[in-house]
This record gives sequence, structure tokens and C-alpha cells, in this order.
Amino acid sequence: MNTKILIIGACGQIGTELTKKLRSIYGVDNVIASDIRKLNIDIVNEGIFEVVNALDFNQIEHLVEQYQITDIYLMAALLSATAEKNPAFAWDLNMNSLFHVLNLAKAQKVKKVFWPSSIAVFGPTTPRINTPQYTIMEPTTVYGISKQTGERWCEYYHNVYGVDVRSIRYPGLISWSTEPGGGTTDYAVDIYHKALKEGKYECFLSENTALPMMYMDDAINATVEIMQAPSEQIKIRSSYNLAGVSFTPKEIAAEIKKHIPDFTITYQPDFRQKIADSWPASIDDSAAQKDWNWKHKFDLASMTVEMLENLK
Ligand code: AKB
Repeated sequence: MNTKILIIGACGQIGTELTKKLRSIYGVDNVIASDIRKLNIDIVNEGIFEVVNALDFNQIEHLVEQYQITDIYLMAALLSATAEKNPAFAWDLNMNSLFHVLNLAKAQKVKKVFWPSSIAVFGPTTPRINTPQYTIMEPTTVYGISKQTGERWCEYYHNVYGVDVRSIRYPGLISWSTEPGGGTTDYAVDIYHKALKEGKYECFLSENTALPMMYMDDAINATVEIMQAPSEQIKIRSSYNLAGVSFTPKEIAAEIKKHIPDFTITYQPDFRQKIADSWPASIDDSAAQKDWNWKHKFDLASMTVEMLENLK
């Protein structure tokens, strides 16, 4: 049976890039993009696009049947900063969309599910440096609580119902072609835009706040690789730690200054500082390396070159 993919939340930061990549691999007609709203962007205009509410089980089921979907990528979610402003809706969206998709897989209407988790599953009591795969997890944000709970359900659906669900704990993601949507790590994208446009940036995190980050190309490759790996290689059915680069606002600013010598940065920490302080500074992803041969390519220097070149 051919792979037929449904991406829910295809117009978001990861969804847009993922849709392009999956269409290049599986063919435009085999990747159905969907989102709550129809934006005038490439992925909407270049292939099949459907408006779908991730909270509406019947709508998703209908699309699965209509297009004979085999794999679902559920990318719709409220991220950390936005979720803190609307906790009830964040919980509803982040949890119930996952249940809908897991239940479709349990009913054997689809074969495989990808669901993104996040470094937000960790909390202030987690070891911050080189955070292990298995460790203390006491998240303090609504987003983190929803992702940690989601991980438990993914593992449960795999163990009890045999659902083939695969997941990655994404760090902060950095891309030039898509804007982030309401996360704590968003500054690391904004800073490049403002450096080019205004030559200065006011950062909402303090200068020495180290966070795990990753260039979007690496994140997309990881997503494709974990989904293409033979099922028996996927030993962790909650979610895999994934590491790229770790840096502070001060370090990324210094890297940008190598290309834009007049660039200046100031710091005005807001409510997102507390969220960042509760997250790891760096991640140990040796389980992903061992189980499905994961390896990132981009470091801070090469990512900065790509970002500035493409945003110009
Ligand atoms: C956020 O900042 O909320 C996200 C994430 C780390 O999951 N980018």
C-alpha cells in the first residue's frame, strides 16, 4: 500500500517545511496538507489542502477515509508562551487532537502517527546540562504538562493497542522561511530578522540563558528519519531526546556580529524568562543516535550563515 500522508497543522512553523519535504519524497498528490485556516502560502497552493479543525474527530476521520491516509503527522499545538495565556484551550487542543489521532490508529484506520513533543517536558528539577533521556520530569508550564502527558499516552497506546506512534522532543527550532508561533525560543529567529532590518535587537531573555536549539533542516530530517526507520528500531514510544546546538542570546549575538559588525543587542526579560529557566540548557540524544542513527549537521556558525544569506 502506498504511503498517503495527512499533515494536521501544515501552515505552522514546522508543518510548512515538513509538507514541502514530504511532498518531495512521496509526491505532491500523496501528501495532504491541512490546517484550521487557509493561508495564501506555497504549500496551500501547490498541492491538496483541506481546512480541518484538529479538535473535530469526524472531520479528521472523513479526510482519512477520503484520501486513504496511512500516516498522520499531528503538528497542531499551542506553544509554551501562548499556552500560558490560554491554559484551558491549550490543554484541550494539545491533548484532544492527540487522542483523535491515536484513536484512529487504534481503530487501524491509519498505520503510523508522528506527534511532536518538546524539551518543555522537563522542568526546574531536571538536570539542566546534557539532560538524559530518562530523568526527573516536573514541567511547570501548561505546554510542558500537555506534552509530558501526551508522551505517556503515546507509550500507552503503543504498549496496549499496538499503535505505531513515533515522537521527538524538539528543541527550539530556527528557520528563515517560516515564523515561529508563540514559543519561548522564538527570539532565536526574531534576532536574525531584526539584525538585518534594524541592526539591533531587544531580547526577551537574559544574556546568559542557554537553551537547546536546532536548525529547521536538521529537525525536518530527524522527523523523516524517525518515520522511515523500521518499527523494531524505534525502542522509545514516548518521545526521543533530540539535540542540535545550545547557545545563549549573548552567543548568538556574537555570531551575528561576525557578519553585521554594528549589530547591538539589549536585554529586557519578560514572563518567558521563567519558562526558559525551567528548561534544559543542553540535551543528551544518545538514544536517538543509537536507535535510528540520528546525527545533526548544523552548528551555530553554519546556521547563522544560512539564516543571514537566505533572509537577505
Ligand atoms: C517553545 O518555545 O514553546 C517551543 C518548544 C521548545 O517546544 N519552541
